[in-house]
Formats: sequence, structure tokens, C-alpha cells
Amino acid sequence: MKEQKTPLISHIFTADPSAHVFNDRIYIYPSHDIPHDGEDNDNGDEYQMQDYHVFSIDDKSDEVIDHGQVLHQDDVPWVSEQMWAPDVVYKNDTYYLFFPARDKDGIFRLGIAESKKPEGPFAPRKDYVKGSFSIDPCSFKDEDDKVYILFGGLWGGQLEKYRTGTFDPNGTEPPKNEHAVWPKIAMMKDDMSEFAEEPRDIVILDKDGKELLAGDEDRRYFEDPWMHKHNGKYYFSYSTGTTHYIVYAVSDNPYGPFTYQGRILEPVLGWTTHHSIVEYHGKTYLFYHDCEISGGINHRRNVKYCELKYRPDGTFETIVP
Ligand code: FUB
Repeated sequence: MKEQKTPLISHIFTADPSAHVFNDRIYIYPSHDIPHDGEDNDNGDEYQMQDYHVFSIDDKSDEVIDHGQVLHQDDVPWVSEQMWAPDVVYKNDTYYLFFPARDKDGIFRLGIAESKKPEGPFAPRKDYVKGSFSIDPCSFKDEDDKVYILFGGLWGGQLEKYRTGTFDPNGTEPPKNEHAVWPKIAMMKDDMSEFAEEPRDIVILDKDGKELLAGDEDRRYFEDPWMHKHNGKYYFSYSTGTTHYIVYAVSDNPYGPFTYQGRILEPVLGWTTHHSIVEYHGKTYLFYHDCEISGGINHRRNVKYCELKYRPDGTFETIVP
């Protein structure tokens, strides 16, 4: 595909792109940012998304197809607001859209909506996934067809409020010299009805085998999990949030522990950075967002992509946006 560091979609604001290849096309499942003049704060109140659109591209033309609105919060009985970063996985002849949103008590949960087509529309389940919490669900299907959901985000995403194992509305990040808040992973049941297990911690170590610390903001997990496999290794990539990097860690096991490797993407224009990685026709692509079209307004973002290159040792060349 053409090298593309310009906005891919410009007729609406889009962010948090999860890209997958289905039927020889790249399908992109982003958040749909709504322009408004409300408050921009650490709780993420500016991200007032209410629906999802699906987009697709291929390498035969420059056309980006907007498949239209595929799910709206008014159609999901348990949702009150803020439909944030989604993802899709194909299994059981069905496309499962995973999405986070606040429930009627203002607590983030993960929901599922289903379709027989990658472009939707998606029919939501009546309730959220039992035992789910926080934001940014990423689905990973392994070669044995097992599906894992990785999730979690600090601050507005509420992940630090679960440090004791249950929701503590006053929960905070750990002291800087304790281990960081870990993102979560859970295998799904084969029928995709619910988690097959209690969510587990995804532990991230430095190259000396020491757990990354909460104060290590250049490397510790903040939000935006993504998992892919390359040459038999599991790559776990994520945003460091406050320091605005997309970084990655590697393991021999989807549950980890993962060893920190380095940066994938240097900071983009705008506070958030969020990504996905997809293989298409022999190349690897990074999908991400920035705020180019809006000139830096945090909640008016636009999706972009570019090629991502492995070095011979399996590490990534860092991308400067
Ligand atoms: O789009 C809302 C939030 O911003 C996402 O859930 C985070 O990953 C960040 O991109």
C-alpha cells in the first residue's frame, strides 16, 4: 500500500484504529470522536463518543470506504455514555465487536456486538461481559483458535481503581517505587459467551527481569493494548500515556511475563496515542491517530497508517511521526 502519514479519513473525526485483514481487505474499527466545546480533563470527559463507523481499504485503489454507522449507544441497554476504543475478532463464522463504555453507574465495562459481516452492522448483547471492567479491549486470536481479550487504561479508564481486586472509587496509582499497574488478559470461552477465566495481570519486566515501576513513565503501561505474533513470539504493544510513546514488550507466552524492548512510535500531535499492527500482503502496517486535522484538539483526532519495519533480530525500527 501507499506510504500514508496523512489523515486517512477526513469527513468525520476518528481515533483508536484497530485494523484487521478480512476477505483480503483491511478493515478499520476506530472510535468516532464528536466535536464539542466541553471540558478537556484527566478523566477523559472530552471523549464523548456515541457510535462506531467501520472503514475498509485495500491496495488496489486509494478509496477508503465508510461502511456507515454500525452501532449506536442508544441500541445498547447497559450503556450510559462514552463508547471508546473498540476491536473485532472473527470466530465461529461471526465477527465480534468488543467495545468499552460506561454502564448506568458510570463504571467502564466491556460489551460485545455481533455481525456475520466484517463491515457490520453489529447487534449488541443486552448486558456487558460478566466480570469485565476498564477500557480498550483488544482481541487476539492465537494459532490454536483461542481468543484472548487484553484490556485496561489508567485515569479515565479506571484501571488503577481495581488494584485491590474490586472496584474502589477512590483507588489511585501506586507509589512511584512500586510495580506499575498491570493491564489485564483473559481467555474467552470458545462460544465467545464470556471470559473463560478471571482476568490475569500482564506483567512487564525490564531486561534484567525486574518489574517495571509505576514511576517509570517512559515504559510503564497506561492504555491501548495490542497483541500480535511474529516468528513464534508474542508482541505486546501499548501506550505509555503521560509520556505519549507507543512501546512494546515480547514473550514466549500470551500471558507473559513480557520483556520490554523499546519504542514503536514517538509522540504524535495531541495528548493520546493509540495504535494497532496488521500484516497485509507481506508488509506490516502501524495504524495510529493524531490531531493533525483539528490542529491539536485532543478529542478531534484522525486515523493514519504507515509501514512498520522489523529488524533482522525481531525488534522494530522506531517511527517518528
Ligand atoms: O478514545 C478514548 C481513549 O483515548 C481511548 O480509550 C484511549 O486509548 C485513548 O486513545
